[in-house]
Amino acid sequence: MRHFTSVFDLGDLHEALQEALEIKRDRYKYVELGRNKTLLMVFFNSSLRTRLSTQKAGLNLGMNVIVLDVNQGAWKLETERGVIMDGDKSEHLLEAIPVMGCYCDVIGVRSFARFESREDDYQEKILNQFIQYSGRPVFSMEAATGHPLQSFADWITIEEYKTVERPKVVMSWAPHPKALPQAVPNSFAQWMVAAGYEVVITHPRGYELDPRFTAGATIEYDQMKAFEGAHFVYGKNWSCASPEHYGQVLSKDRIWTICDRQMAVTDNAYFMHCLPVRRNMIVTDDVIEGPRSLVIPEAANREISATVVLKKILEGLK
Ligand code: AN0
Ligand code: CP
Repeated sequence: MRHFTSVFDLGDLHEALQEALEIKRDRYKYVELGRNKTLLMVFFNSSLRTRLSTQKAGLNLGMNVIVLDVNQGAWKLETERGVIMDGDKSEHLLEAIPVMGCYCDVIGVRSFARFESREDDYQEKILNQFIQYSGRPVFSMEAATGHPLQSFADWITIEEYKTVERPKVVMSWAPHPKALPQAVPNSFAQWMVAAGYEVVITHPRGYELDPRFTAGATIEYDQMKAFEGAHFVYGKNWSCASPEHYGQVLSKDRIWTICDRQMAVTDNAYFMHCLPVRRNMIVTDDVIEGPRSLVIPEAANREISATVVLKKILEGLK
């Protein structure tokens, strides 16, 4: 594997799952693979899980790891070509990227949707510039439209906890005070369909995701109906994805907050969320603290998904 930006880069999913389970049994099994190889993790946005789990994954594989927080200590970066740089930005991304590539063998990038231009976000302008100009394999640590390391971890978690071959997986929109990207729900929908599950997405009208990511899933606007018989419930907020209202918050209606009322009509479903989560906006204390909450096992599996992805990239370097 050269770059990792979506489920389609991983190759055979069944094999990837077996690799994940193998690494989970012995996470240092491939500790020789990354010897004298350097991982650079570049963050344009905040992170707790991705930062720690991906760094740990690099260490599992024997890599050296460098972390760059672009907004803390680096020069302020211009990202647009053609701009007369007489403002507060001292360096252009088009020099910074190849320079970063000089010091490492693999680059992970976190660069959220900026909501300035739907086109730029959905073309993954920043991530693709890293792919084009760094000279290195690049993997997404959540880019503008996808968070595949998260969805891979979510999928491993569902495979570990499912009790039926083809579970019903319901992704539910839930309210949040600020505009959040569509990256997590896009990737989750795409990955769950690729995994072959029954996938239902529920959200208020106006929150439709881009059909390129949701193809194969059923959209159900009635949240209670969507939850009926669910085996897994995945809570997430996202802002409006449509060109007319791109990045806007159209609703903060807490009727959508996931609580015992909706969970009661499921088939004793597990609750999932990528974290960070705002309690009593997205999900009640009782549900997230309850015995069916998988939020911590999901986070733990981020180390596993990142180790598999880095292993595949390192194998591709040889
Ligand atoms: C981010 C998001 O919703 O994309 C990161 C989630 C992993 N969440 C926030 O910014 C709160
Ligand atoms: N789930 C996730 O990616 O969390 P962070 O934003 O803390 O990395």
